Amino acid sequence: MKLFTTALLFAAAPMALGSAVPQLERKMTYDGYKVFRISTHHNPAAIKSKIAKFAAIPFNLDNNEHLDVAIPPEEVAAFEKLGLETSVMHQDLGKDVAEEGNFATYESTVGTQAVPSLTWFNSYHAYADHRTFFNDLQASFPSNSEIFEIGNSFQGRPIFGIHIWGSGGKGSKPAIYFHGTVHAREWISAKVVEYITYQLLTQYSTDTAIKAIRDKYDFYILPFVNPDGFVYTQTNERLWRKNRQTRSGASCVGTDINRNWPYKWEVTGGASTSPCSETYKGQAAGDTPENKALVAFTQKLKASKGIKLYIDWHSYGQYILLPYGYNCAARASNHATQSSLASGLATRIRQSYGTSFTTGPSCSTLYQTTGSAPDYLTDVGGATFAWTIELRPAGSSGGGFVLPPAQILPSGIEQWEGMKYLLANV
Ligand code: 0X9
Ligand code: ZN
Repeated sequence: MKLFTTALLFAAAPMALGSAVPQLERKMTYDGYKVFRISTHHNPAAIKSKIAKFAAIPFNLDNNEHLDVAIPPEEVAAFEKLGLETSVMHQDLGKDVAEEGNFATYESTVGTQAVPSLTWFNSYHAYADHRTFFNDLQASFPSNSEIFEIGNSFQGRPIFGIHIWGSGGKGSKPAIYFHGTVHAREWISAKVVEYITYQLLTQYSTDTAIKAIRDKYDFYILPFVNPDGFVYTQTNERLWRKNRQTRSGASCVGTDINRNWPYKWEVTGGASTSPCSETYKGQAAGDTPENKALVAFTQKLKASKGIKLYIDWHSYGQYILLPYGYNCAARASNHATQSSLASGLATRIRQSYGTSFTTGPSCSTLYQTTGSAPDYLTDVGGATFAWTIELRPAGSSGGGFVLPPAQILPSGIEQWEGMKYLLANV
């Protein structure tokens, strides 16, 4: 059954590249939008000026090699006439968004103590169902897990997580700490985090390696740190990225939660001071309700048993990114260990389906980011390892943020295999 009907058929006014995301009253369908990866050959400015006249929706921020853009149907022919070097990421974005929006109905297991079915991973779901899924999963393992809330989003939604522990008892071990859906449109991140949570809980009693991992760490897993943004991608605009915070004097909505952490926030070059930008950093360090709640919770973990490993789950591009984001020359004090673990992780991920992940320090591998979570977690939160994982696809012909539902399970499986290696070796 479809929870979101595709009958809401009014597309937004197109926006120019890099300009404000328009406020929409109805759901945007992207019918007939064609998504291209344009080779930039290290000269993105030249390509950007060539396509400035189009109402292109930009996807990626790392434009050194390529620029991924959605072109509206009425402009596709003129765009193709430019003769740029391109590959097609979505022939018809609207068709792929509709397929992805064909959510299965979730049957709650409440009151039964039964573990939710793995069919959960056959499709994407509505936000409310995600919350129910976590409640149901937790209820199946009541003595080793609990649902917690760390505060509210701008629009007042609780930011929830699940805490999982082993034989040492609740809160007795260093933290493994995961964030999902920081960026609203990166839907696969919640699904992968859910798959890992599911396996951690269900394999404890049967798999000695999982038992050893669970008995060594406390897990704090927050699948939706940007719930307002995620809900907005399901009701209005599938490609929304930021939170939904309004600010006086600004007509544009949203701050990038991954540019607002109060560490190296003031450094220039890795974020925008314009409220209309996709990487808007906010007015002051840590001034979004989401970042305030996340900072307070992170401090709590630090003060308790400390943080062993933090992973910020994003998409897309297939990267394992190490510190730092704010400076391309800076390296973590344990960088050599980080590098070899990241390579081991990539190797293990590849073993399931041959999926390749690129590893390296965030700034020098991808681009500069200031006020981002892993830098805060490393230098302020005291995490031994604080990484960003950019999930499938790699891009090119594999799509972008709209990953086919058939790839949810393989994405979860390959990351779970990787986590088993990483958690046994950190
Ligand atoms: O730009 C971002 O916030 C992340 N990429 S995304 O396409 N998902 O938006 C990359 C963040 C990497 N930053 C650090 N690890 N410091
Ligand atoms: Zn992201």
